[in-house]
Amino acid sequence: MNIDNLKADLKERLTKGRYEHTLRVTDTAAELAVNFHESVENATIAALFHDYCKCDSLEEMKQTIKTSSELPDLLLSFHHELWHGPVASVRIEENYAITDQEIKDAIYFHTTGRADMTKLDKIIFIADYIEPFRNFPGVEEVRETAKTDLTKACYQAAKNTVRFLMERDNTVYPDSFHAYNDLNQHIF
Ligand code: DGI
Ligand code: FE
Ligand code: FE
Ligand code: FE
Repeated sequence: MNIDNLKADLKERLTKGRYEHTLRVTDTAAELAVNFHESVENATIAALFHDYCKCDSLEEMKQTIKTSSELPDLLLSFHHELWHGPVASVRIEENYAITDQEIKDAIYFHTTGRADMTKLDKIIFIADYIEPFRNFPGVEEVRETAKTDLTKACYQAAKNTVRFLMERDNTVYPDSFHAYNDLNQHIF
C-alpha cells in the first residue's frame, strides 16, 4: 500500500481538522509502536484509517451496520459516535482489500476499547487519546503513563471516558465497560 496515495484519499474524504488529527494520531501511533515493539507498518495503517468513516453520513453508516454480518445491530441502539470505527473496519476491506484482522480490530475498537485488547488495539486507542492537540482533563497523566506502561495508560483513558460519560448521564457501550473491567484486572 502506498502511504502517499492513501493520505491523498483521506484528505479528500475527511474535513481538514479530521485529516490533521489523523496525521497526528499516525505519528503518535508510530512512536508508541517503536517504544512497545509493535509493527510500525501495522500501527501506521490502523492509525491512518481509524477515523476513515468519521465524516460519513449517519444514514450511510446505519445502512452498513444493518447489512454487514460483521457489525452488531446493537450499535444502532447507542450513540452514533460509536459507529465510525466498526463501519471503517468493514469499508477498508471493501475499498483497500485490508483483511488483516489485527488492523481491522484496532480500528473497530478504537473508540470503546474491549476486553483482551491486543497491543495494536492499545496503541491506536492511546494514540487517539493523547495526540498532541488533545486537551481533555487527565490527558497529561495518560501521556506520562504512556511513556512506560501502555496497559496502565489504557486503563486511565478508559476510566476517564467512562466517568466522563456517566457524569453526563450518557449511556456507556458494553465494550467500554468490558475494556475498563479487563484493564482494571491487569493493573491491580
Ligand atoms: O473519533 P475521535 O473524535 O477522534 O475519538 P473517538 O473515536 O475516541 O471518540 C468519539 C466519541 O465517542 C468521544 O466523544 C467519546 C465517545 N464515546 C466513547 N465511548 C463511548 C462514547 N460515547 C457513548 N455514548 N458511549 C460510549 O461507550
Ligand atoms: Fe474515532
Ligand atoms: Fe449487522
Ligand atoms: Fe480519532
